[in-house]
Amino acid sequence: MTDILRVAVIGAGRMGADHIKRLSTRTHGAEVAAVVDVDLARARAAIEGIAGAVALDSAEEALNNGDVNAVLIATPGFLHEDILYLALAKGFPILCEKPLTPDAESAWRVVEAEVATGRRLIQVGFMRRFDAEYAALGSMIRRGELGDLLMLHHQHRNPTTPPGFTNEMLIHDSVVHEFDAIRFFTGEEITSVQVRLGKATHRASNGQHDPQQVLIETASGVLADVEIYVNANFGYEVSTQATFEDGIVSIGADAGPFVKAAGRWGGEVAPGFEARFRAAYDVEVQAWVDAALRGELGGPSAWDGYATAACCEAGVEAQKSGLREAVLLREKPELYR
Ligand code: ISE
Repeated sequence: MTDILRVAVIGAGRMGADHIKRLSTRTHGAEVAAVVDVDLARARAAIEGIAGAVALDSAEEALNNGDVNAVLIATPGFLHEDILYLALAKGFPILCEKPLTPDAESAWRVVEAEVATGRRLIQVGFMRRFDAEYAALGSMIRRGELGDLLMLHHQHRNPTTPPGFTNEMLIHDSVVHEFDAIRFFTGEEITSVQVRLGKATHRASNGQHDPQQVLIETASGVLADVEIYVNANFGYEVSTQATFEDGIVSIGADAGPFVKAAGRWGGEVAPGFEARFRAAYDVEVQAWVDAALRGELGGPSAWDGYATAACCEAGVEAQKSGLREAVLLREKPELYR
């Protein structure tokens, strides 16, 4: 196709800025050609020191810039759909941050639009699949060395939430990662979601009920639970314990260095997802670039984006009803089999 990806990064906020730094300093075979943000000053600040990059406030203009041949979408989820159509029409390889879109209907429209192009152009930003421990647990499950996987216990804790982070976003911005991880681990679709709201922290804002317990079931009956706690204050933690017939596997436990000093012992807690998943993001973006340069995209697909959007919809419904809500999916198109 080409020997270098010239990427337009749409959205220069927290995740966009992180990816811009990554693409311009650590990723091989790619460079930042354009940065788009509604806040042009923020786009300009993001391209400082990046030779040849332009700052714009229109995604359409960026994608029509002859210098661009790929797009990384890092705007809030509700803005993804229109940008995805523009990029699909251009035939550009796309890395779209999660969630693909905020609801199942719009995600399905994106699936249909990609299917109409006849090839995979979208990789969805579920970076946990590229984390070394996630990948290792995934292979242990597939190899079956500890017998069948029976249950998954997930903890997802954030120190705090940005302004405007609503109660629904606990599901479609945060637990969406566990929906994808559970599908990745089990290789199965999720069939139901239930949400339990217990005692809440006084730190929650924006109408959030925090923490929440999300109970999930897969097609073969694997049960998973998620503690989502987004105002946990102490730092960032994402971990999983997997229960097998013949053993228990834990990932995401705090790693060293372990220090004893001043009468205490312990290590450090990651302050946020950029630090916790830095290596995973690096591998994710490099995998996207390498695959795009070969002309064959892989990784989490638009189907995964759609299936997780359907889980999120059931999750938001379950927040309100307290009931076990079914996840109903359309038939998986051939392109994703
Ligand atoms: C954020 O958007 C992420 O993707 C993080 O991985 C997640 O931990 C956080 O809850 C989300 O808000």
